[in-house]
Amino acid sequence: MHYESILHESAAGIARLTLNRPDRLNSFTANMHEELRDALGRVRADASARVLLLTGAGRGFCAGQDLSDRAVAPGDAPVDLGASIEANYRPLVLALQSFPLPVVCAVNGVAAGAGANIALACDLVIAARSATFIQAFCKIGLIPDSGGTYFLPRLVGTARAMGLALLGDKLPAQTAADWGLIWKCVDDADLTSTVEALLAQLAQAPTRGLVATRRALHAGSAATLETQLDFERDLQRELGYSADYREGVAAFLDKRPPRFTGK
Ligand code: T3D
Repeated sequence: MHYESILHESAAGIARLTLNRPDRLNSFTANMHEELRDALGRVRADASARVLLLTGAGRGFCAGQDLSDRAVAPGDAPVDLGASIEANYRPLVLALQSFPLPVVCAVNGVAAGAGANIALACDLVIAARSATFIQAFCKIGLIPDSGGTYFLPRLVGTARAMGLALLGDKLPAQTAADWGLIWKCVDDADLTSTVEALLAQLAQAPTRGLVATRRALHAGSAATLETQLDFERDLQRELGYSADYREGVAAFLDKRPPRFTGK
């Protein structure tokens, strides 16, 4: 498939997807969603991929839905937003949250509307200091979608979630990091080197263990302690049979760096 709205590169165990409509701040169109679905499927099927990066081209990360696709001419029927969410945004959030590789999001600039919440669906979010997060939905009469009403209160608490969602103010990346909305904020000049170092680390990591860790952390937010302890036991049992666990223990005992294969 030839991509018009995204870029897909893969090398050295690192798969990179770049939202690539910079003149529209990489806002989502149906075509971009289709291309993302295709590319995520390719990364999933690529046995050499060990980590996924999602980022944006140009000065923005993503400004959410392309609103020029939402203008309604007098007399025309409005777009069914529920159908759009069902077909595009819901599957994208679920795909990222259950992706078989760790997912890093490099927020290179403004992340607004669904663009902000798609970033929050990734495992590790690193933002440039000049980036902002905007729950822009309230400015156009919508609710935070793409998991916004799920992620926000869990990450920053109800009071801050409410303020962000009802006011739609620009949240600077540093405050997002201070509040625990994202993993890290770095100077703009350091974004690339910080993200590259992280990707290199994750591309050598025990992939199955990391993905199971994400599953356990997500499950924990809705579980009782007993259920969670059971889940941890089951995941640990599975991982205890993995090649990477065997290698990790052997490397520790041999006093050498491990050579993980992601298996
Ligand atoms: O519809 C469904 O399927 C349901 C799902 C909805 C999910 C959603 O995401 S709804 C929320 C949609 N997004 C927004 O409401 C954000 C709209 N954008 C903005 O508020 C601002 O652009 C930003 C705060 C993000 C950035 O502001 P600024 O001043 O840095 O840039 P700008 O000048 O506004 O934007 C630059 C260009 O990108 C500009 O085009 P121009 O004037 O140079 O030709 C602007 O129109 C365009 N642009 C930015 N965001 C969008 C967009 N064009 C279409 N759709 C956008 N969302």
